Amino acid sequence: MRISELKLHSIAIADPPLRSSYGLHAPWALRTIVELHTDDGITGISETFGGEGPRAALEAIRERVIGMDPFQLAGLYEDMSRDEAVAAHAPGDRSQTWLVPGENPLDQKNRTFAAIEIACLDIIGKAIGKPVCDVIGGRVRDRVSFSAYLFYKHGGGGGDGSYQDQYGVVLDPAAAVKECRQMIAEYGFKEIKLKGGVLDPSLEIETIRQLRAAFGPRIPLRIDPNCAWSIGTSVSVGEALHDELSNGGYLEDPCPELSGMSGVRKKLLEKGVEIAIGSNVAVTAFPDVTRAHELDAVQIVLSDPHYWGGLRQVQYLSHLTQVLGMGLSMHSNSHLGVSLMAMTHVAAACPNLTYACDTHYPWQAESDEIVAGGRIRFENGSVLIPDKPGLGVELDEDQVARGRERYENIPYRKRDDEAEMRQHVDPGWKRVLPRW
Ligand code: GKR
Ligand code: MG
Repeated sequence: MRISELKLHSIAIADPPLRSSYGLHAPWALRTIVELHTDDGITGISETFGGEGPRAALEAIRERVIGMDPFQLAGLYEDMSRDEAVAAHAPGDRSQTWLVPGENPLDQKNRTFAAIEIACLDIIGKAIGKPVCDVIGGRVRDRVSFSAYLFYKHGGGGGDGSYQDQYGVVLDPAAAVKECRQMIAEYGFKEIKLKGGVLDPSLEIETIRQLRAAFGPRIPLRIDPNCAWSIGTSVSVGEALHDELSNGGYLEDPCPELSGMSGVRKKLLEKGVEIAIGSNVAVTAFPDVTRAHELDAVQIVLSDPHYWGGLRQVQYLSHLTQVLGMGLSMHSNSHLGVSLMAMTHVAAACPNLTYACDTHYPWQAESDEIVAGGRIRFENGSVLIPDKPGLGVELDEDQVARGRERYENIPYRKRDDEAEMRQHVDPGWKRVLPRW
């Protein structure tokens, strides 16, 4: 079996005005849908970061991919690793902290490989009649739980304005609790993540306290300000939220750099505050994991098949974190159902992945879904491994064509939350770290 065709679809999907320390989400999120066809008539699919950069990187390996045997993934990874254009990954590189995920050049090889790997695993699953999680070694769970992912946000819809999410303006603690109630009522999530780094830390502390009061101690809570706080502020927030962030919760990327988080951990322990610190900003590749462990800067690593190099690399990460006694969770960015299924399959096959995975899925419009049959269903906050070969989903070609048309008609070619923030909220806004 050989790959005979590589098709790339650049699409745009409506995205609400979500806030984070990066700035503001644009009305459109960009994704790339990958289709690989084989000479014996099988099609494998994947979904990855959108816009010009990720697409160009995929185009650059087109010739290497066409004609390849989809089982021979290690050779592809090896060839891509030799590519001079892929810079050596320096642990704690500053660009990790500053660039929005998906735009980090340090992740390019892994990001590009992952998009091909996932589509190849879909092909292999279809060829042998097995779900992807079983192709990669077998599942340790049949259903994967996801977390409610709360954002402070502005009102108004994403896209051309016709998409209005049901959450409205969320810029204070009470509105965040309401958002959470709505999301949990619809999806049944059993863990909660709050994207912080937006309001004054005292209001974000209050939000977490109100969430605890509303949902009780059985629902683990995590807060992620994407490095917006100084070491001192991170320590104060950790102290203030000691109870709320214990019991299966964590403090995620409170401040910039591994050295900063190591300082936070040390100071919190000195004060008798034992809460885990998670990261998807300072830890994005294997060299970061060992460094983070040595410094005791991070106790929970957020994986993500899209930039860690695909499903198998996330399994290696599961093993490494388990050996080091670290926890494993999963990061997300705006995405549709193909990504959700790739995340679900790999999470099912990672023994150490015991935290509910992040997902932006509730923020995307039903009308933009490109998976045949519509949105993926959640049951009690979980996605079930479908009893179908491969990823278990197919593309709705008309929906992909609509997504392509939207992409062609908009000026966006790259995510830039800072520019959006300046255009729509505050003309003088800059990403300042730490802000508080
Ligand atoms: O969508 O604004 C966002 C998030 O901030 C996302 O880009 C982050 O990558 O969710 C992410 C995180 O956990 O850092
Ligand atoms: Mg994060």
